Amino acid sequence: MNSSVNKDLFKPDVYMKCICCGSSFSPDPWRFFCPKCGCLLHPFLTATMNVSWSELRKRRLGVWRYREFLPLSSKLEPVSLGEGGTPLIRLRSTGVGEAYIKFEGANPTGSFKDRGMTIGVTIAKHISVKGVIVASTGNTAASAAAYAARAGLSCVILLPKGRVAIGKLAQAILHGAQIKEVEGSFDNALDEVLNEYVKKGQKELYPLNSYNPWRLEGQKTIAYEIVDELGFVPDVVIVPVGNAGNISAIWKGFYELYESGLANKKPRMIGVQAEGASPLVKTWMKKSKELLVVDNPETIATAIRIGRPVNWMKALKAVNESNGAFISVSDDEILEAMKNLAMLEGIGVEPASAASLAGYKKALGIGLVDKGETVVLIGTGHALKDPDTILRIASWNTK
Ligand code: AN7
Repeated sequence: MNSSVNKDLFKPDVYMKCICCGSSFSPDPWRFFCPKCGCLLHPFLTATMNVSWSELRKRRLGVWRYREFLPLSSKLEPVSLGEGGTPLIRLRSTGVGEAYIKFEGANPTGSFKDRGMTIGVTIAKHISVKGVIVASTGNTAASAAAYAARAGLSCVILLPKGRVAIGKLAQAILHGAQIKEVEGSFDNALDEVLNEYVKKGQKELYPLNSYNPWRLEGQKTIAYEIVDELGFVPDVVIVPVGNAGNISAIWKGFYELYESGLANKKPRMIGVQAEGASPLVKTWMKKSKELLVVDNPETIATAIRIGRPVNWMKALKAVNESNGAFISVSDDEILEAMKNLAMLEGIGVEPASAASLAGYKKALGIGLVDKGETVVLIGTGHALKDPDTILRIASWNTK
């Protein structure tokens, strides 16, 4: 990559830092792993943020309100669909304490992935690629397909065969993505993207899975919006975890607010996985230095049916540094939470998202969270993503 292109793409003071060995590098859209030790990287800005909440609040709520915190040059025109600015809804009936849900289903394609894609696809548009490529359990695919269409780029998607919720598949088709089905789980699809495209050094399709740290920079705005809207930092944030990019990004957001003086504390981060796909829960409980992988992940929450989360190290850091936890919930608990949110609160989320409420209930039960604490649950995706599961709950109601 030509360094003058990178100069136009990123702010002058952006650098990338390895999460393991701490080595620093100049920003490069194609650098995903540390050239010294192979770990993942975080982008950082050296400048101290000189912006106040009142200044920020003059702008439209959404990802680009926080432009000072984003690594892209302020001269770049973003590829945007108005992502972010999602409702923060106070729970009335299902929240045992003071709980809110950040309803990410209200994003343009119905999930939080849009916050990252606006950054990732903006980069792709400015580096002369033909298109973008992702492996996906469904939402990343739907989002990448829409943003690629918006940018006039092609989109190649690798999906676990037969295991993607129909709404997400339909979106990918609608936006004209080229779809390839892979045997096995998401992990096999991601291996194929890494081995057949990324590691071969091809530069035609820009990869936008969450080892791409630029994409995660968009997702960190979930943290900014929560503090922006509440006016304070919640005690606990509960996030459904699959490939573990989102919990890492949200933690980075809170960390940056604290460092810049825009927040006076940081929340505890609780990651929730489905019992049949809980590699991070196992790894964290055993304090293992290696990821304890799950070979055949299984759960009704297909969005988080992932056995080898690529961001596992970043997510462990988020949970450990924040004094948080990883917990698992059963498929029945997930469905119960989904039904409760829908029927008692009027909030329709997909199963993976309901894992956050199921996890909150469990956390209260085991004393991990106190009733008096303010909690924000991340409602990652819209109920319409997975109509088959809705119909299953409907038949359950009539029993
Ligand atoms: C609704 O779309 O991995 O822990 O390929 O769709 O950042 O992976 C989706 C993940 C939670 C987990 N909730 O986020 C994909 C994909 C919903 C999701 C997650 C996903 P990460």
